[in-house]
This record gives sequence, C-alpha cells and structure tokens, in this order.
Amino acid sequence: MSTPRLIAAAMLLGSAVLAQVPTDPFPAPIPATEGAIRVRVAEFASVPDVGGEAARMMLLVDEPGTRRMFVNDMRGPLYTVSYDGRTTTLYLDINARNWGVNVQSAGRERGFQSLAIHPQFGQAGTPGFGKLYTWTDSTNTAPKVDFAPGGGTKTHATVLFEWTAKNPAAATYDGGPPRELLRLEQPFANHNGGHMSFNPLAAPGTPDFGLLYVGVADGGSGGDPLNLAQNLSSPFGKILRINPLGTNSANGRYGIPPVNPFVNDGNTATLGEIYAYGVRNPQRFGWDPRNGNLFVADIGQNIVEELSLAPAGANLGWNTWEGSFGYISRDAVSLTNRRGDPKVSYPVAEYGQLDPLFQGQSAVTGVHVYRRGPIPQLMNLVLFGDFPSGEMFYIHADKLPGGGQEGIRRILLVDGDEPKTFLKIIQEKNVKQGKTPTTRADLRYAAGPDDQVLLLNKHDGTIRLLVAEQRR
Ligand SMILES: [Ca+2]
Ligand SMILES: [Ca+2]
Ligand SMILES: [Ca+2]
Repeated sequence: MSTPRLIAAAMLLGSAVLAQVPTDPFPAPIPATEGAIRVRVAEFASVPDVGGEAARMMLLVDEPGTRRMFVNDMRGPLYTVSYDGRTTTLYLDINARNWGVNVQSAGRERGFQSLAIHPQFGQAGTPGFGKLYTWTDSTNTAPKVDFAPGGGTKTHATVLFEWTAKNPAAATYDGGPPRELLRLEQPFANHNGGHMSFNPLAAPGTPDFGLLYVGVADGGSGGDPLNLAQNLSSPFGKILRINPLGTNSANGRYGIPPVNPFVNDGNTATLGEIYAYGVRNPQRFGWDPRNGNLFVADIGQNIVEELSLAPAGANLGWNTWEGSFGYISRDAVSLTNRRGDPKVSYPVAEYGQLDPLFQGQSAVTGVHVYRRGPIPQLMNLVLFGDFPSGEMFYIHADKLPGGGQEGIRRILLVDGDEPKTFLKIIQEKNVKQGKTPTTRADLRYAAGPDDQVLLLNKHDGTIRLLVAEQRR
C-alpha cells in the first residue's frame, strides 16, 4: 500500500472509531461541590393533572397589569396563578374544539410551546390591550403556510396566534377566536417552536417595546439535514423579532420592525423577520436587566449544550458549529480550530453531555439573570440548567466565561436539611402523590413577581419557589 493510501485507510479507521465513541471536549467534569451554592426550595402552587398525567408545564409568565401569573400545559390549557400561589384557575384551553387550533402534543417535543403577554395587556386604550400570543404545534396542516422548509415529511404545523380578551382582568378568557399571524410547515416531528417573549426591559416609546421575540428551532431530525439554521432565507433555526400589531409582513398579518438586522441589508433574499440565526433549538432565552444582554440556551446535538449571547444579527453557529467546536456528526465535534470563526457568537458557557452529572439525555435550559431579589447568594448570577436531569447551574453575569465548563458551578436545593437534586425532590413528591417516580425532571425556570425565581417541571404539577437558605 502506498503512503497516501495508508493515510487514507488510517483516516477511514479513525472515522469509524469516532462513529462509535463520541468525542468528549470536556474531559474534566463540572465540580460536584466546589463553588456550589445552596438555595432552599418551597412548594408554591399546583397545576392540575390532565387525564391522570401531570401538567406538562413549559412556561410561566408574570402579568403585572392584572396581578397574576400565566402558566401553560403543553396539551393546551393555560392557567392563571394568583400572586400568593393559592389559586390556580383555568383561563383558556387553546385546544378546546371550538377554537380550531388542534394542538399537536404527541411525544415530548410537540405541543403548546410558549406564550407571551403584550406589555399593554392590562392597559385600556392602548394597542396591546387584552392581547396575548400562543406559539403552538398543530395537527391542522390544511391552511396555507407562510414558510415551508423545502424538505422533510410535513409532520405538522407550528402556528402563532393572537388572542384578544375583552376584559383582561376577567377570571377566564372572554374574547373571540384567535387571529393567525404566522404558520410554518414542520419537516420533522422534533425541534419545533422555541421560547417566545417580549423584551421585559423595553420601556414604552423605545424601539424594542412591543416587539415579540420568537424562537424557531431548526425543523428537526438531527444535524439540521436541510441546512436551515444558516440559511437567511428561512425562518428555521432563528430567533425572529416581529411586531405582532404591525402589517408590513408578506402576509400582512404582522409587522417587520425597521430596526431588525436584515431589513436594510441590501439583500431581498434575507428575511427581515430574523433577529439572530444559527440556533438549533432555542427553547429559552432571557435578558440581563442591568445591561440588556440577551442569553440564549440552545439545545445541542449529541455532545455540547450551550449558553450564548445573542446581540441583533448574531450567528450562533449551528450547524457549522456545535458550541465552540466544529460540528462533524452526531458522534463527533472537531477539537481543532476551537472558536475559529471571528463572525460567530460562541457560547459564554457550555457543557458536555457526557458529564457524570447527567443521565444519558441532556438539554440546556435557562435563563434567569439574577440582579434583584430576596436571595443574596444568587445576586449577579446567570441561572441556567439541564432540564432532563434537573441539574441547576450558574455563571457570573459580570465575569462571563469565554466558553467551556470552567466557569460553571452547581446550585443545590435544600429541602429539609439535605441538599437534593431537583429530580429527587420531584420523585419524593411523586411517591406522596401515589405516582410512579419520574426518571426526568424537565426543569424550567420562571420569573415571578417581586423578582422571585420559580421552578417548573412536567411530572408532579408543582410550581416551586426558590428561597434564601437560612444561615445557622
Ligand atoms: Ca420540527
Ligand atoms: Ca433583507
Ligand atoms: Ca451555537
């Protein structure tokens, strides 16, 4: 065999080995106890089962105008929770037959993904009065879509709806059928809508006020096979930013803000809706109240989970990069040329799915930047976590790491005298409920009134509140 052939054979052998043993860019584990912060946790509110199954809580939003919180179940119900946590009321079931929404909630990844409440929801006489928005998967694939992925198997649709309450303070929704703003054809069952939110820091009269940030995953399968996340003509693999009360979009049902990065780029092929791109499954994002930094928790492929900054126009790298590393396949990332493209917004923190803290399935969630609130130990920290395992982490908001696991430390929950994982706390609740203990936590963070941090999960119907650990 000639030398080049030998090298080629060795490379083939090498890739065969890589295909079996995932590369691990983080051989040193996240410290189990060093730097760990202890926070007490207390039960706050409960949300009912549907059909004997615990609520699949995804998002909780505070609505200060009518002084209550809204929390969804991915199957369709939307509840309000009183500020004292004592009263949970069904506000609206978006899956009720009369609305025609037809929520597709099969499996873990599909369903009523997200909701956003207009900042003027409770303010009579304003354009946003009574408006709330739901971002949901739907089995109804008959209506014409605004965007198709150009491949895949048309599994379902993901649709943005606007609901208008007549009296926003009413206990239950009193408005008419929803108005459809935007409809996507989904190529694969997984990776659908992501987080959706108004920027809570935007003051009335400023350019970002009333603009809706809409996370859209890459469409699914694995590895972004249609290469949509880097395609600026496609809404998939993006965070969009739209004016839900505007009309200058192609379908005339929403507005495209002139401040968006690809509106005046001299290229008609790029979508004006795009705020940031190169995301895989942006299930959560959140702003730093002190400096406006927008952090995105973007769920990784099989190796790296990432927390990244997303300024307007940012490219977060997928599917060229998985975290700080060149994406090769589900089993491999490149360990050379780390963070090699100066135009990409690489993670501030990232962790490996092979870390011993996790249980085989790993997916990042977040993001709460703690700048005010009753827990001194959390001050100036960026809170995030891994949702299947329920592991909770922080980094310092004023000393953002340059990627990697080095800056990541754990948050441990104190329940009784012992620090416990969130998963263990849910499992103990399941036993009290007479249910089979869950093997997943499905942690999500939420911001409550008075700068409180709440924890959601999908397995015991319990909303929990973080409280300061008493020093003894
Ligand atoms: Ca999908
Ligand atoms: Ca453009
Ligand atoms: Ca990335």
